[in-house]
Amino acid sequence: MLALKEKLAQQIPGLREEVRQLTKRHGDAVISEVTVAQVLGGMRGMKGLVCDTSVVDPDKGLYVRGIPIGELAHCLPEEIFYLLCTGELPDSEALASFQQDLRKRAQIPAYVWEVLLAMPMDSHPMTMFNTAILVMERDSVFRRRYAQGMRKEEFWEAALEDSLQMLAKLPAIAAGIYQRHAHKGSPVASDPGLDWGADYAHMLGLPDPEGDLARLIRLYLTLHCDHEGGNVSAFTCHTVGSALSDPYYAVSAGLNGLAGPLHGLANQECLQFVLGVRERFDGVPTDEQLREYAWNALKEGHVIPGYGHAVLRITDPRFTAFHQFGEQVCAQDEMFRIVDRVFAIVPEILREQGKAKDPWPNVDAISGALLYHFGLTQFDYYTVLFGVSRALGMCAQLIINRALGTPITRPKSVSTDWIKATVGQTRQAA
Ligand code: NMX
Ligand code: MLT
Repeated sequence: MLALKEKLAQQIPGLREEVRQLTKRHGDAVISEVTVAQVLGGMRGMKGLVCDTSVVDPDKGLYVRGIPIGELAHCLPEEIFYLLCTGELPDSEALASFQQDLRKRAQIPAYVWEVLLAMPMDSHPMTMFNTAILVMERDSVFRRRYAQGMRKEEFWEAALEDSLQMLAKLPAIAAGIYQRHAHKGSPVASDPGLDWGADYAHMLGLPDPEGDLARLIRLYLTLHCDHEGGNVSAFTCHTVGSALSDPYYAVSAGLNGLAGPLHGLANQECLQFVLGVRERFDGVPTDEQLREYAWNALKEGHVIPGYGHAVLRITDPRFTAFHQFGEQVCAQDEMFRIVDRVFAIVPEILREQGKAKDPWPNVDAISGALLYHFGLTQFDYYTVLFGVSRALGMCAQLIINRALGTPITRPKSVSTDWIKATVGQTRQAA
């Protein structure tokens, strides 16, 4: 099987032709209508973006290149990146060549550590992570080659080069941030004999006698890889990249969106919720106690973190994959058992309250409890792990968009007065 770059080079002419033909033959076909409620409601359900790396089916969950995420749970994140970019899982030769390529690029420039060390100790780990990515922009091949007059057909190669340079370094940067944030001291040296996910686990420096933490980190990086194109981080990254800002700018921007409590920070908030339950009831509560606790949270105007979704209308299959892992590895852990009880109680409460369109757990409802079990107790670090993984999807989407020459994102906005006048005219005509 071809190595990643050669495989992309083989596929891209056909993909460009497909888009050219679609625009030529069907450019004026209507595929979506837009209502006032959608415009005022965060564009929910509005079809206005193309994303070929993955699709989220409201009733089935995430499909990466047509494969349900549950069927990919055993894959290495490196395999997932190859799949996201090309639509095919690599064979062992293509995987080995990709892993070797990442290893060659893994050395962190000294200035990244200097910048991180200069940041206040109490900076949020996501701020540190995004800053580290942004300072590496100085080395962007895309920006340098663009300034030299790079041809449009070559944009994807420069986007791939920047993406690989960035992805190769993320585990060491993220683990270094963990060491600093957890006051453990200097970064742990990488072990070049390990795969991308296991090396990240190794550099976190936590005890892992059975290798279960390495398995969890790999699973974590695989499950969070991508969630189609319209979620806050992917859409932000897409928009910034569409201005031909290079991948360092675009991914860093996307991750700033991931840092929000309604998006990737929900995993931190969720663990906080579970810890709150444990503290309040000095362990695993009864169902009745939990019911009262959750109702109180809702009455105080809080959301139940880890529950609900903008697209999904079922239990997130990523939650299910983590749940299966937890049952195998730490079924008796107190935090896992609380997560389990919350899963049994909260959906019925959210249904009874009647506001959330999706009362079921998303991926964030469980990931933190598993990390906590392995001693990763600094929960404000969790979104960084999410970010390392989500960078895979964001980079894959950027590479494909630069290959297809996707134009700058620029939807039309309208004023409230325009909506009122237009709705008035439509109603009068009816
Ligand atoms: N707890 C309480 N209320 C909720 C919840 C929840 N978990 N989820 C939705 N609602 C409310 C929501 O706040 C809104 O209330 P109001 O009309 O007063 O503004 C109402 O239900 C309708 O919201 P939906 O249309 O169901 O959800 P929307 O698509 O706007 O938002 C989320 C989706 C995910 C932002 C929302 O469900 C939420 O805030 N969940 C908790 C945070 C979370 O878990 N985020 C993680 C998302 C996954 N990720 O990994 O990024
Ligand atoms: C994600 O993984 O990005 C989240 O589930 C949020 C989303 O898809 O809107």
